[in-house]
Amino acid sequence: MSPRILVRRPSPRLADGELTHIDRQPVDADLALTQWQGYVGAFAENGWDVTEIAPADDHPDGVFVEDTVVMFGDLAVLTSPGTASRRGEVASTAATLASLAVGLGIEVARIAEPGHLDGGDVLKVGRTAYVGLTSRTDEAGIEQLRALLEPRGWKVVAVPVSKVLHLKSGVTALPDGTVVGYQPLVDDPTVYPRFLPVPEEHGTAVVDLGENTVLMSSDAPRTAELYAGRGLRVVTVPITEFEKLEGCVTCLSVRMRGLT
Ligand code: CIR
Repeated sequence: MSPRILVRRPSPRLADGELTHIDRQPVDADLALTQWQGYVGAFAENGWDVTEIAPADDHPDGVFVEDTVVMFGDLAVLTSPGTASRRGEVASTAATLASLAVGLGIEVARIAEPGHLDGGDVLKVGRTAYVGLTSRTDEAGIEQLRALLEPRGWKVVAVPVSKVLHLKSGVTALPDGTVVGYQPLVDDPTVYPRFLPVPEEHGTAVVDLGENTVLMSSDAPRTAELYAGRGLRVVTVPITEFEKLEGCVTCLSVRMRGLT
């Protein structure tokens, strides 16, 4: 079966999204929609099926759907977002998952209040889940995730993060499991068995598209060269309007792979 992404089209109110570590800049909602279409198209061109979650126009950050659910193989864990403005996004993600669950053999669990966890704080490398301890994800949320994952053979490693919004704003992983990050924004690179520093902030976020291919922002050309030099095929997309909201290529989708 083809891999699948879940996505949600951007709200016309995208410009009102939350900001924590960067200053607000003007956002062009029309350009954001065009960029989002290009992002989704990159997956479709690389063999991915696309499922759209219902629009949530009252939620400026709703397009960052990765924060509302995390897939661990056939287990979907709905999150408990750490900022109040985003808590209403989870219900529509849950409804989409419910409609897919039986056909795709997905089990659905959830993180519950008072625990908080944003999907952008979960970096999976093999059967290890590194989970950022951030302004959005707390100890209680991580403990709930640990209780779900450890019986299923996962290791959960909490990682304090202070310099960026989410763990995955600072680090992601290449298909071979090498963790990549822009070192000035990584609290402690020694957490990861293999760490590769990259030269540009917007080069840290990669999505494994399969077939030795990674998707990344077009705003990091030197990092793209670095990845190509490691034998990867690199697909780039402009996502400037989402980067202005502390978003990146990972946050804009939930990837479902290996389902039967
Ligand atoms: C927020 O602050 O929640 C949004 N403006 C950005 C969310 C980005 N999501 C992610 O890194 N996973």
